[in-house]
Amino acid sequence: MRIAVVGATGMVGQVMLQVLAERNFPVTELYPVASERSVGKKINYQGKDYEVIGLQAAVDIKPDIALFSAGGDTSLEWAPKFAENGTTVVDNSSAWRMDETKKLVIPEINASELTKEDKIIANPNCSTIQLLMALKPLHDAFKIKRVIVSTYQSITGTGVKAVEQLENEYKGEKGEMAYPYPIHKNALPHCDVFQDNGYTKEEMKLTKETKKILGDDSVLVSATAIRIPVVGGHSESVNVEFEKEFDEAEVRKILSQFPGVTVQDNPETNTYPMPIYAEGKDDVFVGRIRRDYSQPKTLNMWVVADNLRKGAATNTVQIAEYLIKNKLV
Ligand code: A2P
Ligand code: 11C
Repeated sequence: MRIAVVGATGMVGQVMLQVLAERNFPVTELYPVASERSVGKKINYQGKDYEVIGLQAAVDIKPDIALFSAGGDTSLEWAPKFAENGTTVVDNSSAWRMDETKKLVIPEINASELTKEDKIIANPNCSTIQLLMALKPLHDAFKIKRVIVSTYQSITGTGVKAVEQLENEYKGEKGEMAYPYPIHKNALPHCDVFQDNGYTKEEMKLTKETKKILGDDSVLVSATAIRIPVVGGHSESVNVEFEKEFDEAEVRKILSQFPGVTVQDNPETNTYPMPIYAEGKDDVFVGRIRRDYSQPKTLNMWVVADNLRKGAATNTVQIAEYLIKNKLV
């Protein structure tokens, strides 16, 4: 497969290259793509240097698949140009997710919706992916009525500038600010921009993308997204109200049997998921599984994943793998 990675110099793009290599993705030609300022730079992939090219050059090459993670504006403008030239785009930005003509895919959940006609495929938001990996098998078993989710999100979700802000603050040095306030020793109830309804865009992504991926508008989601000074992954406190009664042991069994989910849950040994252990891993980790005694048919759990891996790069690469395996490219 001739693969373009658009945004290859960026935080997610770099992890995409790592994941492609680790999974022995069938790359015959690799085209790292970035902005004009990076054209000519060298990117190392499996011990070989590749020169970064610009977007138009990449369109003209007509790769089989283009993995995009270069921001929403780049995707809006360039994904259709690749698609028109016959390349299948898997896009990690928010540009196409809620477009009714585009599929929003987590392979373990809804890859079977994909067809050869899908030339631009959207990768969900990182906090949505890990939430849905835990919710989907439970929705199938007990049908979800309502979810209340509070996120504790890694600064890597904001990009390199945020990681530099934390490093500068930690060292007591001044520098460019990615956030309106210090992030070191702080928690910001503010991920992405505020909307007219008082929620942030990140919070509304959790609500809207969940309905689309589950294909069920009746599932209610209320989200609060918090940025914390952590780098390894996003954590989520999730409260789920079901229509049917459940058994806690059954919940654990269902979650541990779902591909891509690992249950880490034993209060006796202080076993629970944490971002320092999720970092660099592809699975979604679930723990603190317990009944909510404040109302019937309701469960609490804690869901952690590396936002750059399953939340972004790994999910994108898995979609590409599915396309190849099912001869959709
Ligand atoms: P560049 O390194 O040349 O700026 P991050 O999210 O970590 O900031 O990375 C964003 C990625 O998207 C980088 O690879 C960046 O390339 C790329 N990018 C940003 N703007 C454009 C653009 N207008 N055209 C192509 N690539 C872009
Ligand atoms: C964050 N979820 O951690 C974001 C990062 O819509 O793809 C990814 C933004 C997106 O802030």
